[in-house]
Amino acid sequence: RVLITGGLGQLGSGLAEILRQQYGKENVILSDIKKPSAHVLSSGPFVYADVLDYKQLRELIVNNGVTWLVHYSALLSAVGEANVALARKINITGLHNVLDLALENCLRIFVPSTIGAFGPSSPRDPAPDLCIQRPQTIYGVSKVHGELMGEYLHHKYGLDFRCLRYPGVISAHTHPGGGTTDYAIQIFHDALSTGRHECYLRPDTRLPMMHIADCHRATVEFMHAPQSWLSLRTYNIDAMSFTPEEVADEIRKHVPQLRVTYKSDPVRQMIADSWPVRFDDSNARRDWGWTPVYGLEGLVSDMLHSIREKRTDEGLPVS
Ligand code: VAH
Repeated sequence: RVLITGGLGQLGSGLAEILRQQYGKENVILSDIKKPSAHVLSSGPFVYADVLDYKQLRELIVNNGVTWLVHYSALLSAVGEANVALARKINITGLHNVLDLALENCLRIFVPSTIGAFGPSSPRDPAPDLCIQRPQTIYGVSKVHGELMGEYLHHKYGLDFRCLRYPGVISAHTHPGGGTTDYAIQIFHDALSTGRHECYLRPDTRLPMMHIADCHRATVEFMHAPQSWLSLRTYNIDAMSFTPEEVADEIRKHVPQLRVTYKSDPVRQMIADSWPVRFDDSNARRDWGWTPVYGLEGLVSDMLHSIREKRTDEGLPVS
């Protein structure tokens, strides 16, 4: 049985849907500290779970016979910089709670890391799996800590800890939560509503990005990989890298009227400029067969199609 923490964020519901197809609806429990939508509630088991409440989480894991834990609870990049104390609590104390419970109950645990786990002194183009990591956000610092703690518990106690460093994840039906790569989602909604997008990054800011379907598939394939295949416990996964200018040009092939203005936000520009430009994911491709499906063209046409469909269903005009 799988428990997903932070399940109402950008990734939880989509991953739950895939795992429920494989393991049955009742065997994948989505959890968070907020009230779910009627759609989420009707899709399968949802429970309240606060990763800061060790005892409640332990009761949940024991009473439900949980065997896998997917830990999506975290404050992401720009949001974390605006609330460092809470980010440290959720991203570090919350992480320790789930790692301890995974150890105590012999769970397989997946904890995502991120392009944000690297900093300006890391090799940036590309960033390999193993290199200097001095991130300059509490989000990045907490994710490097997560990688190190998980790998330590694996080596010392045999914890089946697994970690993928995600690029910026692009999704049509769920909202992003971090703030730095989120322009690359908002630009699609703006293109199909007002035709105008104001971008908070410079037009030439290149960042690694990935379609949410590739992100979910990578996570599921990685969770299924036999441990004997894994030469590492933390892997980069890469799909594409683009700049605001490039994604705007690709969207204009479908929505010619899109106009983009640039008003750089110093905080998010500084964060983006400290992150890798591209990932070297050759270890993931070699060890467990990782390969992306979506590139920039496929991402843009799929996102526009999905958002057009969503707006039509909601009775909203589509430009
Ligand atoms: C953010 N979308 O912008 C998230 C993600 C790698 C980026 O963590 O913080």
